[in-house]
Amino acid sequence: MAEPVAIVGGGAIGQLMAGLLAQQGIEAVIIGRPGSHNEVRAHQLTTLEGERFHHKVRHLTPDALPPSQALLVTTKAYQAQEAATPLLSKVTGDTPIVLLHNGLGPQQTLARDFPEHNWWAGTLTDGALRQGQGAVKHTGLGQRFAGSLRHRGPLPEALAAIGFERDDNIELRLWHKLAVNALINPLTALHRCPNGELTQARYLPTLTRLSDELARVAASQGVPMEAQEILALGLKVAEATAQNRSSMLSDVEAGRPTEIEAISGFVVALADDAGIEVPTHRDNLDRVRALRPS
Ligand code: KPL
Repeated sequence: MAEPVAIVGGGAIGQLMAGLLAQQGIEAVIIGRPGSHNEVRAHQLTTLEGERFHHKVRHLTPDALPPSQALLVTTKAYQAQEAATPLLSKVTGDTPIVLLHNGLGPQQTLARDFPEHNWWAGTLTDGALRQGQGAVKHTGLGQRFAGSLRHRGPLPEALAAIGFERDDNIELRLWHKLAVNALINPLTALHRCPNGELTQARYLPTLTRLSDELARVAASQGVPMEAQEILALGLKVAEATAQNRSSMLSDVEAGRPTEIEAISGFVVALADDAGIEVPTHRDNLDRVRALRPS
């Protein structure tokens, strides 16, 4: 029997991945936190067409990770390193490990610190909503891309089976996603507004400053992203996801930590190293940090 795909992080995206894999006849196991239980749970994926797909998922502790054809890390950015590192001794150097979180930083750190592993990074724009224990609703069909950070091997079969495309310039795609997140997420969290509100004229000066500052930081890293392109991308996504509450706003509202460090924090850290002024990103970083639950 084929090895399962192990998913670390049982949030909406992790559950969506498990459901999509199960629909393709590929077993997904969800790896919980240390101290969780090994058990089989009933899951339900509500498809884009509104059909309910029922399947069973083995939930396993990190110690019980079985030989797997791939490891998908679908945690938040700030959990990725802590979640992935203890599993490394249990996977072979060939096993693709695919990091799917927002922001940048952990991908580079993990690939640098554990060069013997087969690191991949990916990004997807699907909408998914958790609907209670084991139930997830697929709310928007997105694009799914993954690229190798190290070994440049073929796209893992399981990813291809659920609609991922290989992107040999995944870093640039991750920078584009970072740009979208750096423009939309902090402002929606600070102003407690849906994404679409940022298309109002009063936000334009701030979005323009964020784009200019980010373009300078990107250029310092050899990443070709013009300020105009960043602004246009941010506005396009804000419009396309107008009704959405960004993940950062949802995190703030739920009293959870946010991904601000992997988004604005990443931009500010690179800017500091390169001696570039990024007052607008720094302001977002400071103000979102201040929203942290005490
Ligand atoms: O990725 C997102 C997020 O909320 O984290 C966007 C694209 C902004 C959609 O809400």
